[in-house]
Amino acid sequence: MARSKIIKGKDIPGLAEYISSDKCQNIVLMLGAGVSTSAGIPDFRSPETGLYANLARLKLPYPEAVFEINFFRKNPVPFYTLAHELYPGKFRPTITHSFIRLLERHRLLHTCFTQNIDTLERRAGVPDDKIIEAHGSFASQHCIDCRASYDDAEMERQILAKEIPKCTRCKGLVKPDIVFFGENLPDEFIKAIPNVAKADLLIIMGTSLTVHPFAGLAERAGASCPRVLINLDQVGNIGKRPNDIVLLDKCDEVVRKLCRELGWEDELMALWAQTEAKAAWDGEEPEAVSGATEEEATAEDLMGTITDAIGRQLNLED
Ligand code: CNA
Repeated sequence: MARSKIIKGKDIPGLAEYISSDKCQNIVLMLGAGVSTSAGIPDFRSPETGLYANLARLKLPYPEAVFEINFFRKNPVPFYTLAHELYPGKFRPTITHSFIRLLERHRLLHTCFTQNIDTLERRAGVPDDKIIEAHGSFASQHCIDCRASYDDAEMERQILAKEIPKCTRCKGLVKPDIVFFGENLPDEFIKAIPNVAKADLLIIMGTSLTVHPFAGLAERAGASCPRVLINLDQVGNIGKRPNDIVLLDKCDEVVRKLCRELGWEDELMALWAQTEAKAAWDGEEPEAVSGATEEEATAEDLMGTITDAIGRQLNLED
């Protein structure tokens, strides 16, 4: 079946023209860890800076074990060590998170599907009802045995104090409601899957598109719906359809150029300025977010802290 090309140029100006047109009313986003790396949060799979590459040097059975429910039952310490370092509040949203807020202000955002658990979309001011946290978040927590919920403030206090929270009812382990390997995805995600078919534009950013069923959302876009991949590397099968656009660069760079084309750059930067991190973290200043070198250094420092801390806790390093 022949499909019309509704995007004129497969580049940023072509995309800006389409976004400005009447044809584009509903934008659906699919986000991954790459939208938060410039905030200083490591992704999973980047070869040197990613969490897995760094956890590989610890003698965990395999790096993913940190996020596996059966391993967590036996040993919750590696996960809680990581949670202490990555706990929301320390990091400032990125320019890309502010771009999502901007789409919402222009009444273009239909649904923001995210795999991230860092809650930076919310902190950038994107309304809760537009966000689907497909892999859950640190916003709530339950006992893994009796499923009783656990107090938010107490959870935060214990994670920051490097304690392991235990259920007040049955003494079982408490875990934030982030989806581990071996667990079901939240009902909200399942219910929102049909939203992808309503998109006039699907933008996929900062994800390796390797985690299913999330990655499969990209195939649910209508046949003529333009799909845009903004990522450091080519992933999935984006680029195979006539209206696909692939923009291989850092998300923050691409969205800034796109906003310049749209005449939105000042608005974008004003929104981002509002995200200046307020929360203190153990009395430390929030992470710096300017300049690429500084960002990379921050992510590397954090990786060192995480792997050293988990190594010490496990007492397994050489
Ligand atoms: P991933 O598999 O680590 O892939 C990240 C992708 O982003 C890679 O293709 C990178 O090339 C790309 N990337 C990295 N930095 C940038 C950048 N600045 N601009 C553009 N692209 C970039 O991560 P996925 O999200 O695909 O994997 C899904 C996992 C990761 C989910 O279960 C998440 O919960 C989990 N995760 C979340 C966070 C977070 O909440 N910030 C951090 C680390 C992992």
